[in-house]
Amino acid sequence: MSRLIAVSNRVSPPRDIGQGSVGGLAMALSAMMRETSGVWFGWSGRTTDTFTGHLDIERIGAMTVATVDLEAQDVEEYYNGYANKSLWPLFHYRIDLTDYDKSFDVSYRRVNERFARTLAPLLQSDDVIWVHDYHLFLLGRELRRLGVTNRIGFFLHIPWPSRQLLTTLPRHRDLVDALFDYDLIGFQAQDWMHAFKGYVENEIGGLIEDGVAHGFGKSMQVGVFPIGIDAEAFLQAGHSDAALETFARMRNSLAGRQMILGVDRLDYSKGLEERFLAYERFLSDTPEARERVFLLQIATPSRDEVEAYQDMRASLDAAAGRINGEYATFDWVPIRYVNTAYRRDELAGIYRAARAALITPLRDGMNLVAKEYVAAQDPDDPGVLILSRFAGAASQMREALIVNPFSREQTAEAIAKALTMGLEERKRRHAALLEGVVRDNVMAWSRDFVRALSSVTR
Ligand code: ADQ
Repeated sequence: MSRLIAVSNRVSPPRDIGQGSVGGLAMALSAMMRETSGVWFGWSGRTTDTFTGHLDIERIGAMTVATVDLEAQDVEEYYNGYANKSLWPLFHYRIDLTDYDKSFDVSYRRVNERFARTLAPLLQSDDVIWVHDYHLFLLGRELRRLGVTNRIGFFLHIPWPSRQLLTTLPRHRDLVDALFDYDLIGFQAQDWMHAFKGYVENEIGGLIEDGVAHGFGKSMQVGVFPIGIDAEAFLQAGHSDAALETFARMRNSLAGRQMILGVDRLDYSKGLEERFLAYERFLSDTPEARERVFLLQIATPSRDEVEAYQDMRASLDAAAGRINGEYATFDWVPIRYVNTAYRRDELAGIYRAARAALITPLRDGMNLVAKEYVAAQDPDDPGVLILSRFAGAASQMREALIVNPFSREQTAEAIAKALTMGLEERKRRHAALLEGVVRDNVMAWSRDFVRALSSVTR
């Protein structure tokens, strides 16, 4: 069997996962790599004065982890810059927050090329290479330039923007041209693949038909591969001592109230402020619910170096403070707003204690929290998932209460519906959701992608 080489910007070995580290990609890859004897290559997270290309190689179980240090300037311009100030906002439909700077672009190209040069000597002729996410759009092309003829696939964990948005990116054509050097591109949801098709067919006169994209004189396979969670591990975590303890503690602190829960990386794509405002609307429309419900929002800081994240944090603090100031009584606070990262097992206990989860991103490739919430529920008394229609997960999780997060009214109505939903309906919806979460788990996702990539003929 061919060896699998996974490449992502950051590498998070399984031992670091579950200890309060945050991020969907890390969760998924670590679960997937635990099961393979492959290699996981990426940035170490450390910086060096001058790039050397020196590889730090470590064996963890059957897998090999290979990391490389980057220059501080690379981290500033490629990672904080092009990846997180240009591509991330643009691909989440936020051109108002998108910053295009020539130096970011130059550095992005340099780092993709450095990754390729460092990785190439590790490769064996029948290795299958799987590149992850928007930090590494150009890696396939750089590897081809070095003469690598292996199968190389790419998976985009985030949405693909509409053509009208993507064309605001300087050198957008070149970026898409580089993608055509992969053998297979995977998207999280049909919507994102559709947006890609719109670009290929209307911007460059290419064609996507029967799972094959033609453009720039090249062809590659395209497909939808919705990512899942490690459902088995999550179900187990839910029965651990820590989960049961956290659940009991949560239950005590409810004091008979119903808890609505949000868990997110602190990111403007997650729609946290809109969520607070929708909850405020619910409190204002439903006076009888006041003091009988609260919202626990767990939002762990990420990308602190980027200004847009600092601004968002300040405005969220202000919104939570204002709403609490307006509605709190001496023994009730309507929003508990927490910036802590929790361990997997603790999180499982918290999910289980929540009567509803409010997962309302404005745009999200998939959203794994929605799946984790479902996996953590007690099947005999499950909570209700309220899910944004703009999360990739919405196309799979049809039995959730699907909302438009831009409509406070609609979201407020869904909260009211979730909190009053009868046991039978909750059980019915949950059983259907759980079946999908268990079936379409992270292993199925990686198996399907690797199978599709391995069957590409070159
Ligand atoms: P993210 O934007 O990071 O992922 P998501 O899919 O929800 O979003 O994953 C977040 C992960 O971090 C979850 O596993 C969650 O448990 C964990 N997490 C969040 N807050 C936490 C906290 N306070 N403590 C501990 N853990 C916490 C990106 C894309 C998504 C896509 C994934 C995977 O943006 O759309 O689903 O990659 O492809």
